[in-house]
Parts: sequence; C-alpha cells; structure tokens
Amino acid sequence: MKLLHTTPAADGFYMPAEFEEHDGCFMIWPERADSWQYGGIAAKIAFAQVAVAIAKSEEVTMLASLAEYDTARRMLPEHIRVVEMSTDDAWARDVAPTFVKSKDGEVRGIDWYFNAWGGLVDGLYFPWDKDNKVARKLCDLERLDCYDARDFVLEGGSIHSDGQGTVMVTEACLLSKGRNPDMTKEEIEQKLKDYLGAKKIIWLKRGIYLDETNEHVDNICAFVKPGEVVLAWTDDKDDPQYELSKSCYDILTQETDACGRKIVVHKLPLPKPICMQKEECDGLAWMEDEPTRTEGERLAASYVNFYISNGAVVMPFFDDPMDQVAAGILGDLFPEREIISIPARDILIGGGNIHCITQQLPKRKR
Ligand code: KQY
Repeated sequence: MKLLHTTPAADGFYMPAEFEEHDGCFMIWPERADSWQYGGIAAKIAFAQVAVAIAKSEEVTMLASLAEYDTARRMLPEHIRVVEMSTDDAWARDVAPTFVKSKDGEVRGIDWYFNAWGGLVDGLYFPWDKDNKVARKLCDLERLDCYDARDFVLEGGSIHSDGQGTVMVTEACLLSKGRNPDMTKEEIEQKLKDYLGAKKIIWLKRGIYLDETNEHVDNICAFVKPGEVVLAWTDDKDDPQYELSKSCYDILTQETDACGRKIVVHKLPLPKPICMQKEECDGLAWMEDEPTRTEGERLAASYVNFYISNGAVVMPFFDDPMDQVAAGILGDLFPEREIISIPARDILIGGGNIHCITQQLPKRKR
C-alpha cells in the first residue's frame, strides 16, 4: 500500500455514488458491551442477516476480533469472508476508508482521522485508536493506495455523493465543535472538494432528531439516482423532527446539483418514535464518562439508513405500520433491485443502522 500525500481531485479521482457497481462490502462484527445489549447476541443475528442479504449480489468481508472470530465464523455462511481485525466498535461506514475512483477504474482509499464522532468534546467512546487504523489496514488488505487525510476529522456516514460532482452533508455534523473546530466552513468545503472530487457541496442544516453522530447526513437524506434524493419525513408538526426535515426540504427544492439539475425530493416517511425500553437498558454495560442509554430515550430511527448493494436495497424495518409504505417507495425508486428488509431495532440501539454498519468497495478495473 502506498500512502499518498497528494489529493484525489488533483489525481483525477472522485467518490462514486453508492448506486454504482460494487466489488464488495465491508462490515464489522458487533461485540462492544456498552453498544450492544446482552452480549450483542440480537445484534449479531441482525448483522448476519444484513451480511447475507448483501452477499446475494456482492462479496461481503466481515471484520471480527480474535475473541469473536469463531462466533462470527459460525454464525455467517461460508461465502462471507471473515477477517480478524481489531476495532473499537462496529461502524464500518465511519472507520473503513472512503473509496474514490478514477475514470479508468482504479480505486484508492482515503484515511480520514476518526475520533468517535466528536473526540473529547462530545464523542461517544474513548479510546478510538483501533478504529482509526482500520482504513489503512483495509487498503493494505485490498492492495489499494491510500490518501493520508488524517489532518481532517470525518466519517463516511457524514457524506453522500451522487458520483457526478455533488456531495451532501449537514452543518450540524461537519461544523460541530468536536471535529475540525479550527477550520472555517469554506475551508471544510474545499477539503471535501479536494478529496471527494466534488464540484458542489449541498449543506443541509440538520439531520435526524437526537442522532448522536451530530446528525449524519446518511440518516436523513440519500441519493437514489443523479438529481434525486429520498428525505426522511414526518407530517407531524408537533414532532421536533418536523422542523429539521422541513429545513432540508426547503434547501433541497431550491438547490441545483453540480450538473445544474433541479433536485427531485422523494419524502420517505419516518416510523413512529422508537424509544429505549428498561429491559434493553439493563442489557448494556456501563462505561464511566460515556453517554449511556436511558429508559424512554428516543432513538434516531430512519428508513433512509439503507444500503444499496449491486442487486438489492437492504433496508431497516422497525415493526411499524410505515415499514411497508417505505419499502413500497424504495421499490418504486429502485425497480431493478430487490428490496430486502431486516428487523433492525437491535442495530438501532447501537446508535445507527444498516448504512452505518456497511461500506461499499466500488468496482475496480483489474
Ligand atoms: O450512525 C453511525 N454512523 C454511527 C453511530 C455510532 C453510535 C455509537 N454508539
């Protein structure tokens, strides 16, 4: 693996859209006791279901610690590759490299600095040193060159690219105090352009209410094709989420993308608020000085947190009347792909969902 100190844009690389073809997908096996209740058994089952759904149409690599290697190997079918790697938790979207691609199909990784969503300001755990090595290790594993962007804090869940020069982010996340407090918005925008090969950054203001990542974009809004997005939506004006979704809607409907297209916004309804139950809280380990889930706490549930594999859209279900409605909307938007739903409450309890636990490797020309 060559460590590169140039920038992807200068070298002719850009971030492809998730709906473009993949060579595979990376995931990380859950085991952290303060993230996953009761030894993480329900989360492991859900992660395995996600892996199997994705592996129907692309290769899946599951990273697992030495302690969990045998369990992961036993719970996953043999066509899913299990690779031993140490991590601090299971958020492949945020700790795996962001992959960029050139016009002739070469793929490279970007290694951002990861500080557990806000470091010592408002991060979610400490330390994060194992997570911070995952991007480089995966570039090595895949024999990909890797851009060194460790002077900049960023997670994969905080960016969405249309693959045609437009990238979406939220201000709540990218301008948060725990990430790059010494950079101006303009400097951050330039960094995104330099590393993601983007021509235009669309700044949404907010994300999903109480999303502990400081409101990652991947939980509120996602590209479904160039010029078209799905936006997590509620019509309930008494729900604090209403103002957040409405402000995104207003921005998006007045925006054009990098190619000058007006953006088409498809509203994807939210499930009813999903809250922690006492029994679930009781199953979580406590870590001193770290945020802990409390009974009644509202979780950041959203159907937008889906993964687009080569042959499917793998989406969360929450045992809610909106499950079928959301699946119907995604089915209409992705007629060529199977819609596969996974009961996802046990992933949500960890603080994210299916998009957050996956990272696609774009198709390479070999
Ligand atoms: O949503 C994500 N991308 C990660 C969520 C991390 C939550 C940690 N408890």
